[in-house]
Amino acid sequence: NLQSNLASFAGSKRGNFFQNEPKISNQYEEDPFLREQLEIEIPKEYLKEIEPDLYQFGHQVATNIFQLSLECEKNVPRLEKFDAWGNRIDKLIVCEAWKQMKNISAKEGLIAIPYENNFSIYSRLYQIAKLYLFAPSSGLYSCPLAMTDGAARTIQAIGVQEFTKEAYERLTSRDPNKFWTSGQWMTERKGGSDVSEGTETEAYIQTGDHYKLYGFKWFSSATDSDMTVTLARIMDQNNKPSKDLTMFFAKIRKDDESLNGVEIQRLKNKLGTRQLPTAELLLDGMDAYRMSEIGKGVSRVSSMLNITRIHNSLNAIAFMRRAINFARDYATKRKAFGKLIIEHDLHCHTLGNMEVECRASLLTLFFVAKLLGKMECNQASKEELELLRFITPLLKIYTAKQSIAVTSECIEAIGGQGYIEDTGIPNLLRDSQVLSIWEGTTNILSLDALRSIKKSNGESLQIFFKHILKTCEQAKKFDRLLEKSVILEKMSKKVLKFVQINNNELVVGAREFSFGLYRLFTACLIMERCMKTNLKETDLFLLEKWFNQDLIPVVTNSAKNFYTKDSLKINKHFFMNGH
Ligand code: UCC
Ligand code: FAD
Repeated sequence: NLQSNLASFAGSKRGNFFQNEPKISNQYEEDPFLREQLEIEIPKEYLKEIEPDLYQFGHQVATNIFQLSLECEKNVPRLEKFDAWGNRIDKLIVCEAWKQMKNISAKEGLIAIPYENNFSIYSRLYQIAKLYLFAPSSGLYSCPLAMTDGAARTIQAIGVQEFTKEAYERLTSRDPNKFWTSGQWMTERKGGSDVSEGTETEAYIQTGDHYKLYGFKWFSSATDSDMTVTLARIMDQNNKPSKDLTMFFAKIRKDDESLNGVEIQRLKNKLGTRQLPTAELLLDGMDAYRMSEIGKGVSRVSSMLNITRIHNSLNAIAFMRRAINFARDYATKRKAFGKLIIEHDLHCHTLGNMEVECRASLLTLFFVAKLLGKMECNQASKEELELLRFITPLLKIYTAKQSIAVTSECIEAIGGQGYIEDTGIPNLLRDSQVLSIWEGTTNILSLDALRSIKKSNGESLQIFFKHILKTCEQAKKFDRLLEKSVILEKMSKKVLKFVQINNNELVVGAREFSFGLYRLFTACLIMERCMKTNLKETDLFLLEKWFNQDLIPVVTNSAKNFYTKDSLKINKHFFMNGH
């Protein structure tokens, strides 16, 4: 009838307004800040070769690879434990898109690049920039890649052994038919932070470096990997476990494709990282080979974790980048109160604050990537090695936390739609949440930073501030950087004094202290960028925004009053509340 023809809502008509969705385009082209920073960091002759690859990949991660990542999120891994006849089969089923991610990773050289070393010390930076484009479109394939890189680097650092030769070649291969990924199995039921205490896995010697492992690994992220690096206690002749841990290499499957003495107990039901086949594993006579010196497992694993922690950080910053890109595009499409939401100053201000976090941390990531590249080419000075060791945990803890905050804020910036699963946006928040837990929690890595100061007799902190103070000295020559460099210089001196006086209380303040150190160092790197871009307005604005926060409150305000013995006693009483 006439009325239903005229009405906007009737039968198959659903109204006339449909919101244009936020879209992403070439992720390299869309990111001038990234491109400019690479121009600053990488010599022209190298960048000329690297850039076309980043352009083509930037396009892929916004198109075909992005679509694959959505498939990975939808088609989560499954475990079939038994066949129809009751035989234990532990068949892990992952989707086609996940398998394609493996092929893409090989072809694109996502692990191979730094090992091919075609661009000298810049090979690492190139790889990290490429992984940065890939991470939020990877369906979290970036996780097995991180561990693969960690394993390859560890094999290389220890020296390729007879039993790791094939693994090294495969982990670093560009050939999808050859390429292997690796897991890392450290965490057991008793504890993941205190690995030394928590590891119960036993290693029984067979012959030479060949052992059989018996134990239970509580978390294994990428159970479809080809090999793993793990820890165990070597049993002596009286069947007593060793005090210290040793690192082992093992293939996950035997030549006939059956599992190598491993039972997949179950897959974990997780808040996020649903694309990953995270499992609990019973090791029941797994054939393994001793990789590290006897009893040196924790130390060797820690060097490996320093690589995966850098990957953690690049994922964190890349998740922020992607979420902001969605929020930015949406702001130019969505209207409220008669205008586009980008025209609402408050909304724009909110987006700007997130952009600050992402840009600033990219500078610190690249700084670390450069040091890593130097180290791997044996071109890093002793001071640079110390700096790399010290800044890595700071970078990891800060970026992980910011990733959670920023992706959460971006979801809100997209309104109710940001919360809707099939937009492909909520998983950025869910997946960010794990970044502060695995690879060492915030507390553990804050303590790790302190330990590295102690182990170096304070030298790492001296080197850290030497770098900052040197930059301040250079920056003072620029009128528009003078004020900030004086502030930073003063703060640095105050921190050094604070550490001498408050040595004992630092453990409680470790978190705030580590975040503070990160902010100071990043402030220095923003200043360096300003100088390199001839004081570009947007970089000066970034600097202004970065300084518009209490950089290191643990030193500059009264927070330290809460670290005294009396205060801690009250805090426990306050928190436990009679429980
Ligand atoms: O979570 C995991 C995988 C997740 C998936 C991967 C994703 C990658 C990113 C992808 C993003 C999408 S694997 C599990 C991760 N687990 C942890 O991170 C463990 C956290 N706990 C720690 O880091 C602790 O600080 C421990 C276990 C290292 C502390 O143990 P101890 O027993 O107290 O160890 P010590 O005594 O402090 O250190 C033992 C040795 C020393 O060397 P030596 O023996 O030569 O004196 C230390 O100097 O280890 C050395 N060491 C280090 N070396 C300790 N920490 C470090 C370090 N950070 N760098 C270099
Ligand atoms: P705990 O060690 O029990 O810590 C609990 C809390 O106590 C934390 O907040 C911690 O910060 C705090 N705490 C502990 N000690 C101290 C201290 N001295 N001072 C102050 N605070 C302290 N592990 C692997 O080995 N391989 C994997 O592939 C892997 N994949 C994972 C995948 C997912 C999705 C998740 C969630 C975890 C994975 N893990 C993996 C495990 C992860 O590394 C551990 O969960 C993590 O290291 C923390 O260990 P835990 O869970 O035993 O916590």
